[in-house]
Amino acid sequence: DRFTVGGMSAAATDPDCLFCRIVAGEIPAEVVAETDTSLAFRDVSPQAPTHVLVVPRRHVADAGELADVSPTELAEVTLLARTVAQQEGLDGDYRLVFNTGPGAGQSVFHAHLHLLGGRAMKWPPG
Ligand code: DGP
Repeated sequence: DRFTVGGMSAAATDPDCLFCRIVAGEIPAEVVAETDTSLAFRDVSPQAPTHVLVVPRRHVADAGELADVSPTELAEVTLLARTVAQQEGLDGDYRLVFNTGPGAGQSVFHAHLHLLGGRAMKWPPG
């Protein structure tokens, strides 16, 4: 299964990618919601009472690449985060973060939206 990114053909899954392996069910995760295109599961190292990662099922490196490949799937990731925020009882108060690039704290290079909530949030983030 292949798709086009930046004019190049790319594989839809990467067997060496941690989040592809979670999507495939090869590595366990606490899944809290899912759609045909995206999966939401709890972060293994929570930074807030609610800390959920929402990922596209297909392998793309970061949020910009996801927007390039499929604006619809980028929107679906955001909508699933809103659904989870409602499920978690966050009452409309939550933070969404896409770390992009190692200098910004990205450590897993499969796009993922952090949903954080359940405590007061500071600005600017660290
Ligand atoms: P980032 O630093 O923005 O790339 O976020 C990666 C997040 O992934 C980080 O908050 C910790 C989380 N994480 C890393 N490994 C695992 C894992 O095996 N399972 C789960 N559920 N989360 C993981």
